[in-house]
Amino acid sequence: MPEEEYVLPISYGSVAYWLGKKADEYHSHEWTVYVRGQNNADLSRVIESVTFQLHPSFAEPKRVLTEPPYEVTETGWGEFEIGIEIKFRPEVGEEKEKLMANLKLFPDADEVAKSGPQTTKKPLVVENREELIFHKPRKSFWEKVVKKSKRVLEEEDGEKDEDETNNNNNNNDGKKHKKVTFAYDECEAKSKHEALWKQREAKMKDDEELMKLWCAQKVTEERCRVLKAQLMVLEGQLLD
Ligand code: SLL
Repeated sequence: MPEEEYVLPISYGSVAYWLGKKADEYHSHEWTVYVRGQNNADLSRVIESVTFQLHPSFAEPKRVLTEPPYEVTETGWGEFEIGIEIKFRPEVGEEKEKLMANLKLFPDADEVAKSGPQTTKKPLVVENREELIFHKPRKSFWEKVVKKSKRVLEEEDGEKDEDETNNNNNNNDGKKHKKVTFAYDECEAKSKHEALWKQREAKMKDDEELMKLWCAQKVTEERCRVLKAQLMVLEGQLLD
């Protein structure tokens, strides 16, 4: 009987916007740090709380979230590392996971060279992906969480080549390991900043469309000008 591992794919990171005209010396950017399930999967059956440890210059820097969306939105002026501690529900069989998110507010020179300077509409995103693997979930966890999720991927590690097998699951018991990934229900609590982001993205798309139309118009005008000039030359030749 293979032992099963439970795999939970998550994303975490930060999204920052420059505040433009609304910026002041200590509040140049608005940012959000977040932990969420990939494809917006609901993590609340697995996670008890997420603690974000902000820089001590923020009021009450330890922020504890016990329900989704697991995120903190703030305004500030500087970049720093945000400690993230994910505490799991007791039935998960693992206590916690510690992560670190790099809050980035200012684009690097090469990013500016590639996509232009920072604007109030372009978010600066740093996203990390991680697979949380639970080796020994309790029976109640399988009842409460696993049975209610859809299986999407199963890998029989025991059937891989020797090297990989050794790297992945050599825990000396000679047992085959089954890695199981699940599809979760969508999280109902949508990220607050995401709604804002979508609006901004839609606005950017509109701007892009306008820009394309404007360029197409310019190209047509230019072609008209060339054709007119050619016509004048031809007319001149006819008169000669
Ligand atoms: C730096 N090591 O010097 C970093 C520290 C701290 C940022 C950045 C506070 C905002 C507020 C804030 O943005 N702190 O006071 O509300 O760049």
